[in-house]
Amino acid sequence: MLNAQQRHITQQCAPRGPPPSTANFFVNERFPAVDSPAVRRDHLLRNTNSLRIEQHRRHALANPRVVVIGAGIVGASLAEEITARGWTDLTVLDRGPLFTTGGSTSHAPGLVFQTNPSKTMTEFARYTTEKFGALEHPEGWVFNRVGGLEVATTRERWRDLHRKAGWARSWGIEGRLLDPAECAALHPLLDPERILGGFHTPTDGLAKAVRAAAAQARLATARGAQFRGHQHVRGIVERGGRVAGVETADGIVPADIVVCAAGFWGAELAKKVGLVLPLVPMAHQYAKTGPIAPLAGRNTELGEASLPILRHQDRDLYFREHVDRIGIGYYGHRPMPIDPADLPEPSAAASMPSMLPFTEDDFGPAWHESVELLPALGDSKVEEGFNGIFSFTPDGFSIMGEHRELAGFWVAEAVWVTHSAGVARATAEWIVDGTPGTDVHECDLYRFEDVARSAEFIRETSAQAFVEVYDIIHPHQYRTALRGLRTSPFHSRQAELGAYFFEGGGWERPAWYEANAELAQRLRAAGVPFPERDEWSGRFWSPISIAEAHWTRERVAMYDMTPLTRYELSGAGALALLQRLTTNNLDKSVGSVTYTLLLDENGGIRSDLTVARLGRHLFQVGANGPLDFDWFTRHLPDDGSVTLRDITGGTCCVGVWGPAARDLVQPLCSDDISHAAFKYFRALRTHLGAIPVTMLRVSYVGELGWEIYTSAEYGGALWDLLWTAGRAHEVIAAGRIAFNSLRIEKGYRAWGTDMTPEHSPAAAGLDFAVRMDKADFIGKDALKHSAPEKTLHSIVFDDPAAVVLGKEPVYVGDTCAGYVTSAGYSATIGRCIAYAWLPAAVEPGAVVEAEYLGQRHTATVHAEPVVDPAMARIRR
Ligand code: FAD
Ligand code: THG
Repeated sequence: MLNAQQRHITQQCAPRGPPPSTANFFVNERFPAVDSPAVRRDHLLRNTNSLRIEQHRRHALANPRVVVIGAGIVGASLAEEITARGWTDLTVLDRGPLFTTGGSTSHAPGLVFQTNPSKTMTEFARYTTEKFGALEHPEGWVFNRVGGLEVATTRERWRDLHRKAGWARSWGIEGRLLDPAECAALHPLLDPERILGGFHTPTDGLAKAVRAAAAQARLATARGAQFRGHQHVRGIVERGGRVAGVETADGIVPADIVVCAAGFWGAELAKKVGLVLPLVPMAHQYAKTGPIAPLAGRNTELGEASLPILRHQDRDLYFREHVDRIGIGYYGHRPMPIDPADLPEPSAAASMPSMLPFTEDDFGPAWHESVELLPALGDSKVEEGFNGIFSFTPDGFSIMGEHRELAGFWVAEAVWVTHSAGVARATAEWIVDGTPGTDVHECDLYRFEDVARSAEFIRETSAQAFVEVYDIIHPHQYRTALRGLRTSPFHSRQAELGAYFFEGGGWERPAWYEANAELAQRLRAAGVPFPERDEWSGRFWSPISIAEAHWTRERVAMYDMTPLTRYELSGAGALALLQRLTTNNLDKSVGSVTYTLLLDENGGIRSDLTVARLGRHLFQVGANGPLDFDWFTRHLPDDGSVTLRDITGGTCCVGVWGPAARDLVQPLCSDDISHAAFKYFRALRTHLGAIPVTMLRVSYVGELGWEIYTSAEYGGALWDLLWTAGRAHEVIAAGRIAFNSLRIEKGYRAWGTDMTPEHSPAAAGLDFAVRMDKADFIGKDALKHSAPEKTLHSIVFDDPAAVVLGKEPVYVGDTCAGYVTSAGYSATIGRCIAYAWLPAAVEPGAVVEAEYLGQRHTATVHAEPVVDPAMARIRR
């Protein structure tokens, strides 16, 4: 029974007569259809009935009550997207007045640069431009497609703009590199003498963020949604592990679904329900000049701007017009983290809670540099400015997803205006349909390792993200702060061998070992080629890695596999769970190892795993990271019949691989490990010397050998045992770069890079791991519909010196037909090999071109795998 207070609120929020008719100033219900894979997937999804049924089972509700916290650009977009999918009982609450609420959206200058190293973020941005472009508002434009221009004043930036032009090509954003004169023709305030060139993207532009929020709110309201200002949500109401509503000063607003879109205040709200949102509110300076003479009469008050939005990233600056003035944004100042608790309530704030007074001293260099680039500013000065607050995250990505321990509590946080519509669409799909139609793994709430959810880590890395926001970031660049947090038991041995350590998932990982420099010299003298690299591709790289890869194929090497995420699944229900979650058949004998996939409900690849059956009810799963743990946890049966444990940290693993691997290991083991006795893709629990180990005959590098696991306390002894025994076989320790190049030669995909939830098994060439004759597994139904247009191919470069690093566009003839995912120099064939998504019809033998920093390199599509298709190296 509801109490009086609740009844009152329920009535307030209850469906409220016929929805108001659509006012005529906003456009048709849905803006023009977009022909993107995500949209097609969406269409597919809607036709898949079983998914709907699953969804309804999830919520046991047809039209649940949704409360969105926050009426900024994200909350308003969410309301539009969710109501468009038929969930119309939706209330948006904001603590401030509508729609200039006092949040970040209220004063965002609204520059939308779409091109991003992330394909997903680029797609989010593209959708925002398309959606906003079709919105209307009585006061004027919502999106002004003035185009975007980024200029280079250093050689390094000019090279980087070539790389950026590559991403734009790869992700389908129109763009062109221009010489200084062309830049100045587009943006006459620019001093062409100051720049080396620019990158122009005509579909970028300015978003009027508050109007965009209001226009989307009106669309949502027309379908039945309610927007209520001056409603400060102070608590989240839970009942039986589900969200039940939110609490405001007026009482409780009941809800089945609550979406936290509270901008930089979101972390505080999430904390109330035990959720860490790794975001830090930071101040960022924005200023406006007085009138600029050359702009006089150029723009109408209504139009505001006609020059492209401009970025000068070498000096952490961006610019836009405000009629006859210039707005300047600056990221060059010290990081200024803010504690939201120190900010006033909207009603008490003189201006807005997310606007702090301008700190002029911090802006000093910005003004000087702005005048250098745009000399016409010199006759004017900064007339107003503020320090505006918005969210930064450790990796620069947004945070999306549902609370694992509180069903129905969702977040859509740390979102720029630029990505807002895309994030809102994916979140709405996720909430209503059960699965987002875009690959959101980079933004997933559960992508963070435990260590990355500490306050210290969040603070340090988010500050770093602020400092680096306009920096040129090398794809292999690694974090320098907070190092040494996770080390394998082999770490001191590796350091002695001169390991050059990268960081990944908090782990210290050897990239190569200086101890192998001598081997490299020896091989070079013997005629093994070591092609030179250009400065860019030579960073975070060493020719020693070529020697390490070569030696793995020639002799034997030890690889530290400790950071490979692994779980133990045990209990009477473990097999059934694995059968339900993965594509391959796992009901095999004890001692079997199986390569298998996790799919989402759309049939997209969520992960690829190896599953070793170590007992009737005991499985060891080799996985890809925290998202797998999240997926397993969400699907654990309620009856306690399955126990899931992350055993990564308590165990360690050495991969011993190469033709001499058996000669090295057999003498240490009293069990027979011959090919006949210990077959490929089998597991054995035994001892090496006195050390208890689990050996899996699996090799991601495609060689004879084993992954050898033991618990952490034996790690040092295991390494020493293998190392000492290996002397006679000239064993080396080898690093991640060699490892990566070998797995690419062998045709093995890396999840998250080569394939993501965007891709079906057939598209990724992994149909062999899918058993359609098996009983139901998640994603199976969707596979029946899939006929991929693009498939993953191996391409081999013709020039031995040609390299790519990832994300470069690939051309078939003059048409950009796809893009590179990952690449490595193959010591075995003496060429760089890359994976690329290309039209399915492209056949082995076809010649393509990949564009690296503006230069095209020819490559030939190769049958897979490039090295050892007959498996002769492994099965012996
Ligand atoms: P907000 O707009 O902050 O909305 C969150 C809402 O939640 C607020 O209205 C708040 O009142 C409400 N709220 C919070 N807590 C509660 C509660 N407990 N109860 C009820 N309501 C609550 N992005 C770009 O893409 N391009 C740019 O050029 C750009 N420039 C920027 C310049 C500056 C100076 C700043 C500060 C930001 C800029 N951004 C830009 C970033 C962008 O403004 C934000 O990322 C974006 O507006 C965030 O939108 P949001 O809806 O998540 O947050
Ligand atoms: N080792 C273990 N688990 C893992 C990985 C690993 N899990 C995550 C990731 N790496 C999974 N990726 C692969 C990719 C390919 C193979 C193993 C793990 C592999 N494939 C054989 C092939 O395609 O020839 C499979 C053959 C078969 O199915 O019989 O070996 O590195 N433990």
